[in-house]
Amino acid sequence: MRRTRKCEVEIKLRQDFDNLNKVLTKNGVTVNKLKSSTQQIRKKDSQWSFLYIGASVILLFTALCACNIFDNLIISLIGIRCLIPNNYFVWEATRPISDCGFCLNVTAPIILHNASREEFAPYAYTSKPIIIRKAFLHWPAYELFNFYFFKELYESIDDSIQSVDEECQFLHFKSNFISLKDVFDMTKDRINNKPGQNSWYVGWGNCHSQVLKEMRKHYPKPHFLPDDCEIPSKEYVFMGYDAGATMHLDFINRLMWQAQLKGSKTWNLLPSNECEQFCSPVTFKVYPGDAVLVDTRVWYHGTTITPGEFSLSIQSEYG
Ligand SMILES: O=C(O)CCC(=O)C(=O)O
Ligand SMILES: [Fe+2]
Repeated sequence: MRRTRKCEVEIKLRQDFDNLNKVLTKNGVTVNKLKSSTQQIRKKDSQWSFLYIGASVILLFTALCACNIFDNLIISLIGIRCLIPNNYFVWEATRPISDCGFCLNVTAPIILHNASREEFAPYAYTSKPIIIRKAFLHWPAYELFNFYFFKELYESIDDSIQSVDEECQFLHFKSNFISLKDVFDMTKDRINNKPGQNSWYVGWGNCHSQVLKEMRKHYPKPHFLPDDCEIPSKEYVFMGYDAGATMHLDFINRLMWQAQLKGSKTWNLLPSNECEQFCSPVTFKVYPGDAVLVDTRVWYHGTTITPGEFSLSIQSEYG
């Protein structure tokens, strides 16, 4: 009986690995190491095969978790959530090598001033960083959005905080939070970054339809984006103080736009290693009301918030 159960588990595990490998190959992720590790699973019972299985599960799981698009797949195949949704190490190991065209001769962002759709059109699909100054001053969200807007919104909609953890993404960067709930449960002094408090900076994706609907009541699709561009039904919020976002690449499908609504923030962009000898780092500062457009799939990016200021921004994709 025990033997039969063991065989069933083995068969199930092999099927899961086959499925996972198919998905990896289909999505162009070449992970030769994972492949050779996976082959080891097919070896007969031995202490080593358990080690290989363990290592492979961790590697595969980590690699798949690294891409948000696999989050739901992991849940449906293995029945558990990604513990490490943002494993930048694996992202780095599996990213395609760049031809450096995106950063050649770029030393500063292109700066536009509250550009119209027509003025923005020539730049709409470039990988060069762009700032559109004062693009969002007219948004009601510019006045309305703050820490308490989001706390009250999430606390008033059942399961919405949980949905960030389960279906979307929570980025704690250097802060000691595990979930968005920890952010909304902070003391008033910490929310306000009072002296002596641990400063914090977080970002999270909203995939909860009701939350998104409420948020979107306060801002339209950015007016400068091409009329026919696709927008996902997901928006990110980044907020907090001081350290900002740690340097990373995004594994997203499209270009991104960001609305800087509160505080000022410095963006630090770095070309990937293979482009270091041809391209330069780029640094720029954005202010409340500015739009930022960076191809965060090819530019490593990190942010720093101006000391003493609270930063809040909304970010999404277009393509
Ligand atoms: O706004 C930030 O601090 C980071 C934003 C970011 O990582 C992004 O837009 O991809
Ligand atoms: Fe990013």
